[in-house]
Amino acid sequence: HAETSCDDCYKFPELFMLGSSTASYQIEGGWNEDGKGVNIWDTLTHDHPELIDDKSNGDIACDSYHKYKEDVQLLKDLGAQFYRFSISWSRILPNGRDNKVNLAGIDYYNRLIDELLANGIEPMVTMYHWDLPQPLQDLGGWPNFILSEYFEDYARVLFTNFGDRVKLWLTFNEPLTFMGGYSSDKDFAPAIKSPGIGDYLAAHTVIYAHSRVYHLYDQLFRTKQRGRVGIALNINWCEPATNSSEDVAACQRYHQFNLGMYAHPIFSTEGDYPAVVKDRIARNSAAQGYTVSRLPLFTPKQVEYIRGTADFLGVNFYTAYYGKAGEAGDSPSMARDTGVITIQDPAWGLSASSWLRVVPWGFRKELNWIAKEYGNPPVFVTENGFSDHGGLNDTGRVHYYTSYLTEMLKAIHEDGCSVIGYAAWSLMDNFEWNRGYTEKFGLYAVDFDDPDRPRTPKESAKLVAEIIRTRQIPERFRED
Ligand code: PNW
Repeated sequence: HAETSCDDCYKFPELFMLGSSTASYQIEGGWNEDGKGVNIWDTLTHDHPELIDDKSNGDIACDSYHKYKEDVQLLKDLGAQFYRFSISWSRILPNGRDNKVNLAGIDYYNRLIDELLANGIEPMVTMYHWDLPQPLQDLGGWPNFILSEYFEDYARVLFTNFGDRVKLWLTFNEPLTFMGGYSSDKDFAPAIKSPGIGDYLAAHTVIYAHSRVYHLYDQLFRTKQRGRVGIALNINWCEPATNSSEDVAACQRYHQFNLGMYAHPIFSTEGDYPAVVKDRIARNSAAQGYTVSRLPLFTPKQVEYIRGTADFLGVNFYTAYYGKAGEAGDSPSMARDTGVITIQDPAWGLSASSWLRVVPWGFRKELNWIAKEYGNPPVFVTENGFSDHGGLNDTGRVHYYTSYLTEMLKAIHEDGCSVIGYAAWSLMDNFEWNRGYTEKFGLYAVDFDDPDRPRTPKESAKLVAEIIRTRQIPERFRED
């Protein structure tokens, strides 16, 4: 493409969907209003404020429980074609089980969905963005396989109540991240320390739960509702630190442990966990004296049941690492089983988050890796974004979006990757989990000192609005 000035390379395909995303616990507030039950993030932030950098919580957050109409207006101002938000399980089912449905919760999401549709914005719903009802954690949480059944019951309530209007569904957001809630007592809810054991049990339940919901949709809802069901998985690009075969293999392992753990059972032709994941965990488990692998196995029947249970793959992509072969993490742990040492290049641009460096070319490589590994499935970028410490003149975020979107468009136009949509994380500044309100990801600023939680567009909001309106990267940000 060196000679041809490629104007189309900077344009979004006609059917490509552009929008933005949020999550219930991060924005809603109303933590105990109108019959909502307690979830594991309520518990963690209330009982262990020391685990949150600014000792804050999501009790009020952006107050979207009351300000959803304003949120829809922000989306409208952006020109967003869709809005990805999540539903709070304990707002719908206060105890986590379907014997008691909280009608005020159903009503809230009905009003949000109707407001979106009245403004020409398509709802995209994440069923689970980390806020597990506390009563289900009291039963052990995701490591308890029975939760795959309870999750299906919850999903049935959602399809029944919202499926007439919601056509884009994601079962889970980033199981890779929330399985970490069972491997460390330091951060993610429920902060249970069972590395290399509880986290794998959680993963196992979540994969099966996802497939149950997909089959449920097929059996009871698909013919009538005609929507699509996917899952949102996060992955960092891993660039081999050297071209040695060890480092190349290390980055393949990184991908198989972090993405393949979830994507391979669902999106590969063979199904099941990746062979390298099963082999290494089994080998390490044996060496540690376990009779059986710390990673539970799916039966051949379950492998078949799970295989092919997604209409599209949601991808959350933020950053990249250099990877080389080597021992990392405690024994046992997923890091130890993976056997990769990751480092970031000090030359890569910084954000406010320690893990997030600006590596736009990693995005294109990642989309290509996924296309090659899983036979080019439809990929929906469900999150991509940049953190800073606040301010309306957010040039770092403007640079991040233009450079990452340019690389994504190369993956589409030059490499043939079937990417069908993109959601900017996030619509507005919000509760950034253990970082509290110290790291800002929003296109809109939120004043958390003001009880009204006013929202103000940043420069990046104006940029994204221009991109959506013109459906291209503005000329002033192009490389040639
Ligand atoms: C995602 N990493 O989390 C979540 O889905 C959002 O809720 C969150 O606010 C956003 O990204 C920003 O953090 C991630 O270490 C957490 O690569 C960690 C990583 C990536 C995404």
